This record gives sequence, C-alpha cells and structure tokens, in this order.
Amino acid sequence: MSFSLEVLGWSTSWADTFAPHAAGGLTPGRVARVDRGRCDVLTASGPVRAESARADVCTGDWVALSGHYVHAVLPRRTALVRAAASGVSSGQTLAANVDVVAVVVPATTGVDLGRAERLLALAWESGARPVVVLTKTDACPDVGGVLDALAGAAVGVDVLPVSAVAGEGLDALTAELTGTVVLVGQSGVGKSTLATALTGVDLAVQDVRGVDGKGRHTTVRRELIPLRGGRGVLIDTPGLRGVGLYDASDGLTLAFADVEALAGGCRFTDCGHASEPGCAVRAAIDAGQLPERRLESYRKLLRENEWAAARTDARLRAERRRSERVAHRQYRNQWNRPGHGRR
Ligand SMILES: Nc1nc2c(ncn2[C@@H]2O[C@H](COP(=O)(O)OP(=O)(O)OP(=O)(O)O)[C@@H](O)[C@H]2O)c(=O)[nH]1
Ligand SMILES: [Mg+2]
Ligand SMILES: [Zn+2]
Repeated sequence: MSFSLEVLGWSTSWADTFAPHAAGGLTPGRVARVDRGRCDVLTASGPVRAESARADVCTGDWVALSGHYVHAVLPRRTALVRAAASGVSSGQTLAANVDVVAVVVPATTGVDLGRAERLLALAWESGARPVVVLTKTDACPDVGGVLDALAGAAVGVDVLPVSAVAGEGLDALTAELTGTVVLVGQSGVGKSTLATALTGVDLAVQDVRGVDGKGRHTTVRRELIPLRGGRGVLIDTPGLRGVGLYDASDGLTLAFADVEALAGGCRFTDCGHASEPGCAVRAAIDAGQLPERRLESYRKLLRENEWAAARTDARLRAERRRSERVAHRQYRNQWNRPGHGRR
C-alpha cells in the first residue's frame, strides 16, 4: 500500500522546509501512529516502521527518515496541546499539523456546554479551525434544542449534526473536512464510529482495548488515516477524560469572542463585569442576550489557564535555580581540587 504525499497533506511549502533534508538524502514521511519509541511513518513508497526513541514525535508530524530511523521532526505549524497529567506542569501534544479540530459532542439532552467550550478553547489555541460535530442524532428526541443550546457555546464555529448509525449528515460533514482533521472528545461519544464512516477503515477493530460490558471498543492510540476520496487525512484519538488548558489565552479569547466583544463596550477597560457602572456584559446578561453561564464558564477557564501558566513559570524558575546550583557546585569543586590551595 503506497500513498501520494499530497493526499497526506504534503505541499510545496513542506517541500521547502524539507529541502535541507532532501539534500542529505533523507525521505519525507508523515507519522500515523506512535508507540513506545517506535512509530509508523507513511511515505511515498509505503508505511515504514521507524525508530523514534530520541525524537519528540506525535501523530501528524512530518519527519525526515534515514532508513528506519527518525532523523528529524519538521517544525509543527499547528499543534493541539493540552496540559499533561495533573501534577506535571507541561503540555502534551495530541496531534500535530492539523487544519481542522472537530470537537465531538454526543446529542443528548442536557449537553455539557462547559466541556464543549473547554475543548473549543483548546482547538482555537492550536491554530487550526474548530468545528463541532454533534453525533448520535438518531438517538436524540430533540436535536433542534441541542443545536440551539450549542449555538451559544460554539460561537463562530459551525455545528454539524450527524448520525453515523443512520448515515445522516455525513455528506455535509465531509464537505467541511479537508486537510488534516482531528477528532477529539470524551470516550464513547462516537469518534471511531464516525472515523470509520469517513475513512472506510474499520477503526472499531484497529487498535482498541477490546469490548467493555457495554459492547464497545475503546481507542488506545492516536491514528492517522486517509479520508475517503483523497481529500485529506483523519486523526482518531482516544477519549479525553481531563482536558486541562495549557497556555491557551489566545484560544480562550477566540472561543469567547462574544464576551470579549461585549467587554469592549464596558466603561472601564479593567471591568470585572460584577457591579461596575456602565458594564456592557452585565447589561447583555440582564437583557437575556448573554447567558450568565457563559460568563461564569469563561471566568472559570481563564482562572484555570492563569493558574497553569503560573505553575509553568514556577517550574521554569525551579529549573533555572537547579542549573545555577549545578554551575555553582562545579565552580566550587574546581577550586576545591588539590593544587588550588583552598581546602
Ligand atoms: N445511536 C448511535 N450510537 C452511536 C453512533 N455513533 C457511535 N455510536 C455508539 O457509541 C458507542 C461508542 O462509539 P465509539 O465510536 O467507539 O466512541 P469513541 O468516541 O471512539 O470512544 P473512545 O474510543 O473510547 O474514545 C458505540 O457503542 C457506538 O455504537 C450513532 O451515530 N448513533
Ligand atoms: Mg474510539
Ligand atoms: Zn463589564
């Protein structure tokens, strides 16, 4: 099985970036999946199982291969990054070089808008274009109501209802998806079922942890697969439980563009939208134009993001202190060596 690099997203601009590696006789390829120091790389002459232990590779990366060895990772143009597991103040890249981040939300009454907003902030921050995919519409008695609710949370973002089971909405969704598309969302929301419908590759049996008591397969690895019709590639991801924001202040501003626009009309530039006079945000809430929930959600995510940023700063400071101590010790040891007369 071989791939045209263009189908995988290769372009003249990637070729330019790759030029120095091409001059060195290296092969370009795109990382389809990563597991413990190895990865599957799709190249023009087929998939290559490559050694990547010393490279920081992620699904979606373009790499320069020297035989079966990842020699270099091309700089990422976009990246979907979340805060790594709690207690670690660093980011974890979920997918690299994506054009569209599809936030997958199941159609159920009482849809979790806060979770959608959090994922949309992450999606905006990546530099890719976010969309919301509302799955399982066949199982929801009030899709219209859910769409109305989502419209207030997914501001400036298309919301596309689909049912992979009934085969509804797939054409409209396909039309929106070009380039590299990543599906993100909680476990069980229907990402792999949708990915199977969009790629024709059965992702429910590809790389999953088997079937649980409810009769479903859980994805355990990120996987890049060409979309049907050569329009791009899809990355299916394991369900996200905790999605911490990581350095996502731009993403938050974009995800809450409606609140930001209103805030521009407040009398005070540092308005807290509490009880200040001339607060345009409060006025919109009082007039029923902005749900109070949305402002609260924005505040919560902003606080979380600031806290994460402070933690990152603290870690960087600690690292600097550590390296200063090491340098100091080396300096001292140098002077403590016999022959320096300072015992
Ligand atoms: N009714 C209905 N059920 C669906 C639809 N799509 C998926 N499901 C069901 O939802 C369950 C979970 O689907 P998956 O596609 O495995 O979900 P996932 O998001 O990939 O889950 P993880 O891999 O754990 O993250 C399965 O039992 C599917 O059959 C749909 O359009 N309608
Ligand atoms: Mg899955
Ligand atoms: Zn205000």
